[in-house]
Amino acid sequence: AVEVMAGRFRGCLVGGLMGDCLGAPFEGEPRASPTMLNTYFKRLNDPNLKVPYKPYTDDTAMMRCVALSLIEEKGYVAQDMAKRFVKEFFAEPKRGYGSNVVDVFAVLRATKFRDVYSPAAMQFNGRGSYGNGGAMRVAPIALFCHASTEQELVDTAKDMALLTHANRLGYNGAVLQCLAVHEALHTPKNDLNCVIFIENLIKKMKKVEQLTKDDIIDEGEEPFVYVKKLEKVLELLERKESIDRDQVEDELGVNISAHESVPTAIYSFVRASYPIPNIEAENEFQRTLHYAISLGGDTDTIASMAGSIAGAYYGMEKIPENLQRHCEALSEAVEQADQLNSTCVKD
Ligand code: 8NA
Ligand code: MG
Ligand code: MG
Ligand code: MG
Repeated sequence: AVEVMAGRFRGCLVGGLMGDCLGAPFEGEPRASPTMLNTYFKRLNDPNLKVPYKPYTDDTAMMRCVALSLIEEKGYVAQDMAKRFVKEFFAEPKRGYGSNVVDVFAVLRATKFRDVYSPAAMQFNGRGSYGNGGAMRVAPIALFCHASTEQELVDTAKDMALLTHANRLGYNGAVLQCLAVHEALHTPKNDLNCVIFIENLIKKMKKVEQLTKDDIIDEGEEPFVYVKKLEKVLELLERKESIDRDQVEDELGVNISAHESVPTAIYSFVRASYPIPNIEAENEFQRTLHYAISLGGDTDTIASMAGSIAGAYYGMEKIPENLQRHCEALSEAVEQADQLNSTCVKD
């Protein structure tokens, strides 16, 4: 299975990198029109175009830490991962990190990593962050645990997210993104059924969002936020009329909250598996990034998460090379994918 999976592992990490690098110029900007993005992608696909590479942002900076820690430690080791996040942040603090997560890094360093989970637990007056920072970096866990049990996958994604995101929406968003990459990795090629893909995630999230005694939840707060969002995705897929970008923004969200971006990334992947009006892209992987970016808001993160899922399904072979070459640290993503493939739990 090592052979068979290699292209998908590469596709996943390269796909995540590409969504980040190619989506970052549009993050928080007024939404780019589909025609403008047609020109953007056409230009980048021109084999003669030589431009400086597009830098990656915090999404990839942290994903690289997750991948390298899993590779070096041959498993999830909380202290090692936390140390890598902190070292990376202080080496290159200007990668566009969320405005609150940087406090976690500072406290981790100041307290010498004594209790790696407690600085995150103190964020937002003890409620923890629900930003999408746990989800945006989780893909390597899905690769590493590709042959593990579902419970192991869920627990590892959650623990890794808890290093910075202690709010239930924050870590459950990471769990959902991890499950989505995992589902894509295991969906036979040319056999994607959008409805079944989402239904499988709903089944799994119903278990994940079941309340446990450790969960902090406000009175009257909806406990099955992700299940509800995924049901919305099914509704959007089933609507006959075409869905405009305002509807996606209103019904799923396009911002830095995990619950307003992870379901949107998953929707982008399934929706882009067949043609979309006004998007000129024959290639489904490219269409996924194009669509995710066109939704606006947190474009680098939504495109990166959608790109990891799409890359895990379509594989490296389907990712246009002319687009790949514009991304910083491309060869490192490939190398890490190969190392994860040879280190990961045996299947
Ligand atoms: P984070 O933990 O700092 O969360 C991001 C933001 O979410 C916070 O700064 C708050 O505004 C808000 N937030 C999270 N939890 C709560 C809460 N409990 N109560 C109130 N507000 C809350 O960082 P992160 O790692 O989750 O952030 C990831 C995002 O930041 C990614 O999009 C990444 O690319 C980066 N980023 C985003 C933007 C943007 O404007 N879209 C800009 C720069 C950087
Ligand atoms: Mg970013
Ligand atoms: Mg395992
Ligand atoms: Mg972002």
